[in-house]
Amino acid sequence: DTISVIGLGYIGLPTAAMFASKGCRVIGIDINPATVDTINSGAIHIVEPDLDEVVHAAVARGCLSAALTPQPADAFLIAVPTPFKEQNHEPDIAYIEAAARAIAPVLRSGNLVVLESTSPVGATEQMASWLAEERPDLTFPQHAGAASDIRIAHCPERVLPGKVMQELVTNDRVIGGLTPACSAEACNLYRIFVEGECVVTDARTAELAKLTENSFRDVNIAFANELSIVCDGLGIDVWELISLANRHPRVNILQPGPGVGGHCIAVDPWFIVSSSPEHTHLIRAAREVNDKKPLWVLDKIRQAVTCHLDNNSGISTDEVTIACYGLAFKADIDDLRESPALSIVQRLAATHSGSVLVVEPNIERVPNSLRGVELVDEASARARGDVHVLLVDHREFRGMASPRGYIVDTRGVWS
Ligand code: SAJ
Repeated sequence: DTISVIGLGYIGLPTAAMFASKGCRVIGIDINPATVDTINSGAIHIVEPDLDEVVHAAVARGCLSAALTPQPADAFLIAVPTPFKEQNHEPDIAYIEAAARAIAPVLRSGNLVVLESTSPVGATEQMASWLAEERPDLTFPQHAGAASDIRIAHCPERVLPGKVMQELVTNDRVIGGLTPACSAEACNLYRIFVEGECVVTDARTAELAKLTENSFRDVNIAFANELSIVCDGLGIDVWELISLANRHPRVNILQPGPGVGGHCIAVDPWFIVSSSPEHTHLIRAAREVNDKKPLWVLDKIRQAVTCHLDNNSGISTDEVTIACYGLAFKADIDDLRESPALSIVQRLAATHSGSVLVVEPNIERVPNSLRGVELVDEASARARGDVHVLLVDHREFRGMASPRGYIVDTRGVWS
């Protein structure tokens, strides 16, 4: 069987590689020529543990290739981004539309089309109508039911960045076909490499299930973040507090941090809010709590700078060095996308008149947005910093003793 994966990013490429490693013939499609060239050379353009070997081996064996335009296949998996529109937090499914219209000309009777992208409720049905619009010569499940020429399902990805290759195999999959026949075919496809259970539902429930998982996490992180601010005001160590509360058999609080980053948890809850704005007070409030956390951290850093100035009479702000530890959106990865740590350091770089140092063991140079910020090693940050700001609990920092000076520890590593 030939499988075509549309969108070769953090989800599409590992999924394509996984099918190819099981001997399927996989054609990956991406609109970015550099991505296509990199993959065809047997290399990868993203960082994910163990992905490079699997891609390299699959390309070398001729099982995996990449192209810019869709070609005929037996199954199509769509794994393109679904961002939100900045101005109103409404989901933007333009990439799904573009992918659907791009594969439509090569669809053949008997094809399965699976939407993997995290999507607002109704997106799979919408995708099916774009396909039907492009191909009036074929029948689709929304009109023809079980007898349709084309099968369509939603099967949301649920893998954790940093553990993708493992979780792709072991996680259960929620499979929402537009008809039971669509679900059955999608299950057969995923069983090629999925060892977890493939659980069948309808497309709309599958869409909301994925959004619910990430919203659950967002609400729980917001609870921890709110507690951290309450505790700060009361002079109580929030990490000790949470570990004590978590000794209760039915309490399991997550960890506070500088905010919520990555592409998913800070986005997906808005898709629920936009589909039911009147009834999503809690989900919206959690988003707002987590989005405001970086501003609160910046305020704590300013207070620490002020304390340092008060204790060293005669020096001015431009003589105060702020050392920041971590830029990634979470521990032990190099991914800076939507990182609260990065946004905090950017704000410091733009507003602090003294030096800003950053330690980030997982990158070689600072991004352009941090011009003026010096990338240093841990020893030099410890020696030069007056105010030390722990932003990411990378393993390198977990092992180090608390530096001397004013400390703003957003992850409880030095507490
Ligand atoms: N975070 C905290 N405190 C915590 C846990 C996380 O502040 O206790 C922060 C992290 O530092 C990070 C953000 O939340 O900034 C998100 O990190 P994460 O590890 O919770 O999640 P992601 O974004 O890497 O991956 C999530 C996962 N969803 C769930 O665990 C429910 C993953 O399984 C999804 O596949 C992924 O979103 C996705 O693609 O949707």
